[in-house]
Amino acid sequence: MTDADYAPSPAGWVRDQVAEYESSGGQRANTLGDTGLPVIIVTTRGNKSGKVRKTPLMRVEHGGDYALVASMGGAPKHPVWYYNLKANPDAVVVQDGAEPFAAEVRELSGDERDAWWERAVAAYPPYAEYQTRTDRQIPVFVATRRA
Ligand code: F42
Repeated sequence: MTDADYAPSPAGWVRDQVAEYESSGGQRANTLGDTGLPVIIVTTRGNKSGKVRKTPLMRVEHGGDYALVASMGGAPKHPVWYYNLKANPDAVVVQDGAEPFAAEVRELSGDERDAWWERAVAAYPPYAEYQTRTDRQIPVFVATRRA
């Protein structure tokens, strides 16, 4: 994916976090606000526009894989990036620190989702409260490094 197609988020704080994280190689803007909890930057391909989209998400890592939790603060609808990942699961880049890497994702269900959900709540406890705010089951993807 080339950055020529990059369309920054319309949300100022999200746009700024991505810009500062990338320009510092993950040294700055690497937590959610003042929580001190780490974030990663996930690049997706727009399912309608085809444009490159960058989204900060909480860092939920296990054995070199990452959970991507489509919580959006417990809002009633999935975030748009959920649909980008469903449409283009191979066109994903994850940045956790200095080096971005190409990844592929799949949405989890059943026991596998349960195990990653537990890890997600351990990494970022508010996810549990977000789930109580919405009737939708919060989707969880796992992102795996591509060979
Ligand atoms: N959100 C989460 O869901 N989970 C997290 O763990 C999380 C952590 C987090 C940490 C730091 C931080 O700064 C933000 C964090 N967020 C987290 C918020 C997250 O970064 C997103 O802002 C949020 O999930 C909303 O995602 P969204 O994809 O719905 O973003 C909207 C605001 C957006 O960017 N919309 C674009 C726009 O121009 O309106 C469209 C983006 C897009 O992909 N468009 C598609 C396309 O084809 O280009 C299709 C558009 C369509 O109509 O379908």
